[in-house]
Amino acid sequence: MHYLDYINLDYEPSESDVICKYYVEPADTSIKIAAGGIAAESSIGTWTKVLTEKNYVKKLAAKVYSINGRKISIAYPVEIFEKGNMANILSSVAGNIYGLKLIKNLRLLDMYFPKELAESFQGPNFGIEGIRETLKIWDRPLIGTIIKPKIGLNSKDHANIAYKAWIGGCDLVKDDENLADQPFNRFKDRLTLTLEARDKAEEETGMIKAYIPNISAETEKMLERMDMIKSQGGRYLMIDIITCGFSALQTVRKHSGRLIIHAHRAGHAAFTKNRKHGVKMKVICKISRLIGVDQLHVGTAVGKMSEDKMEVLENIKALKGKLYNFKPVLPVASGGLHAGLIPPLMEIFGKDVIIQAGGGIHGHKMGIEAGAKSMKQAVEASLKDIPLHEYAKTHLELKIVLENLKMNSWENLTLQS
Ligand code: RUB
Ligand code: CA
Repeated sequence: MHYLDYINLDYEPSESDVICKYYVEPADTSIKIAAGGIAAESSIGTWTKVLTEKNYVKKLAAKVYSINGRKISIAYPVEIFEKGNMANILSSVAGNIYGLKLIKNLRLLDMYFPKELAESFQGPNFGIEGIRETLKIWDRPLIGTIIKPKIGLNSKDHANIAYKAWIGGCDLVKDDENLADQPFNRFKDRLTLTLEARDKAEEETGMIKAYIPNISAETEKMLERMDMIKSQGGRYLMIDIITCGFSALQTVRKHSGRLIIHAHRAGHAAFTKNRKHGVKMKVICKISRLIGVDQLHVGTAVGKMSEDKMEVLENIKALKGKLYNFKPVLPVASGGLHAGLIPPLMEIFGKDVIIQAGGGIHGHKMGIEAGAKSMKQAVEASLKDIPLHEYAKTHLELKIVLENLKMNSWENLTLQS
């Protein structure tokens, strides 16, 4: 078959097809040839007709069934994919095609997984309800922090900072994406000390607190770290899903048992940020949900990372919208957040969100506890629909945040409303 043989604009996709929608910019060729090339090279074809092409193989060809300007839709017969193998699926639909000379830019905009393929993945074990049930918090966003400085602290200081954040009002404390098992802060010591600090904070506050240790590493090491967390009474694990890879994530999900999976997406912007090329974050949301993360970073629209409100809303929909019987995943808003940004953030996310602040808590002038308190106060004010400057009159920690913003000492972070 030649590239143009993969175009069939009369084809009506069946329920069992995998559908991919792409944005395509051809390089010195027509959109039809570029689209045919994408369908061919992501299914059974190559640059020329081959003599080994049997009739039973031709039936497995992908079909370009819609071309609308630079947007194309391709249907793939589900049989070409191995069930329960995300790497295999992506090697086809997000693989070699990006390297084709006849394509200048290519972006995977959306993906539809038919039931039988979707259900070959495990899906979230906890999801939003399970997380809320574990933490016994039903009626408000969860407040989290990332220990800062992100790397360099020793295990004892790490645990102390976590303790203060919990006492101040954080529900969750997590490691940062590049903290693993470095000599200055060994995973084992950090886990033990921070879980001890968690127990102490729980006893003192009467609230359930959770520590989210980053297990990201070579796969067998991750399994060992998961075992350590389980044996020491942890409730969570964190994994860098992009840098560790989806196969590693599948392995972690298979063995996660009663641990909630926090998914950090460090590295995603290498292929999600350029609006003409790569893969949309919403596709990463769908893939991660199928594999089975419980909570995932989706951007903030109001903080330091680049995604706008539309993209964030699309990501949230991919995590929470109806997807067969898959549980909804809890969105994590993180990156440049502080108490002053909570009202516009909650307008976008509603109550089902983890509001996570590193610098916004550990940079508070009065200290870590005060930073955590300011976050809690801003959430309370938003839930009660009271403007922050009003609430700040009787809440010092919040007042300090707002004053600092006014004085522009957190220069990059503007108050949005
Ligand atoms: C935020 C932080 C997270 C970023 C990642 O720290 O450490 O890793 O949220 O980005 P701070 P994203 O609160 O100090 O800015 O959430 O967009 O993946
Ligand atoms: Ca980080």
